[in-house]
Formats: sequence, structure tokens, C-alpha cells
Amino acid sequence: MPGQYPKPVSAHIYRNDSKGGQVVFTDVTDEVAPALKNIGLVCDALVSDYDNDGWPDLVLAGEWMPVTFLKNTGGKFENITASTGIANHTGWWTSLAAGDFDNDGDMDYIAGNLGTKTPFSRQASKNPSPFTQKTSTITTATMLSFLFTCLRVWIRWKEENIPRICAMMPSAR
Ligand SMILES: [Ca+2]
Ligand SMILES: [Ca+2]
Repeated sequence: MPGQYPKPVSAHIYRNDSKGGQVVFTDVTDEVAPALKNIGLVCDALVSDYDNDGWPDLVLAGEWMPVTFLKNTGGKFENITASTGIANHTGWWTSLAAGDFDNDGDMDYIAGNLGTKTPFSRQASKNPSPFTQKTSTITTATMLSFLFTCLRVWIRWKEENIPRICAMMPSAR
């Protein structure tokens, strides 16, 4: 939603109704996945049968939200994230990959987050930040304040470290 980051927005499911060379997609979100309304800031989606019931489910990764699971209940999707045990693991999730990594017959997932190699961290004991709040409680003013703080930290980091890094690698100039 332009100008209102990080307010949650909707994701959509489009059914392929193409016939006879005429390409037609129909938005069926209200019908099959109303849980996608204002779901968050989705960055990646994966179709994966996490519970091995033969129905492909939907796994979502996004900013300011937990990795979200929508169970396919026979053609309709229900948000069951609250029962997964990771509903409180909100983050800046950006990517998903699936595989049976422990070879036990069920699907496992790797989810990419912002990580710890940035100037930012999730530390509730420090000054309050959007990282410690639920998405629904973040105001635009709070978010802008946070982003300006991040920008100042980033600029300071560059000023302090870029000359040192360039000195270490003179051929990289
Ligand atoms: Ca399934
Ligand atoms: Ca497995």
C-alpha cells in the first residue's frame, strides 16, 4: 500500500479459467482463501503439502509476520498458523524452500529472514522498536521514526567502515 508501509495488505489467488486460447484468470480469493485479506507483506509463497494429506497447502513468508501456513481443506485455505508453534516468530521473512531434509517422510522448510548480519536486531530489552511490536499496533509515525534511525545507523556504519575496508582491499577501488 503506497505511503503506508508496513500496513498489511492482501494476497490473492487467481483461478485459471483460460479456454480456447483465451487467457482468463479469475480472482477467487474471497471464495477459497478469505484469510489472505490483509494477511501482511508477503514476500514469498510456496505450494507444499505440509501435512501429507494429498491436498497442496500454502506457506507464506513476509515482513512483520510469522511464516504462515494455510491448510487446504478440500479446495479452500484456512490459516492454521496459530497451531504451528511458530506463530510468535515474527520477522522479515523473505524466502522459503521445502524438502524432506531429515528423510522422515514429511516436508520440512527453510525460511530466510533478515538475519543477524545487519545493524538491526530484535532485542526487547533495548529501546522499543517495531521489532518488538505486533504489526497491527505499528503506526506510520513509529515506522518512519524507526526507518530514519536505521538510515542514520547505516550511514554511520558506512562512514566508519568503508574507508577501513577499502584500505584492506586496495584493488577493489
Ligand atoms: Ca495438505
Ligand atoms: Ca522431514
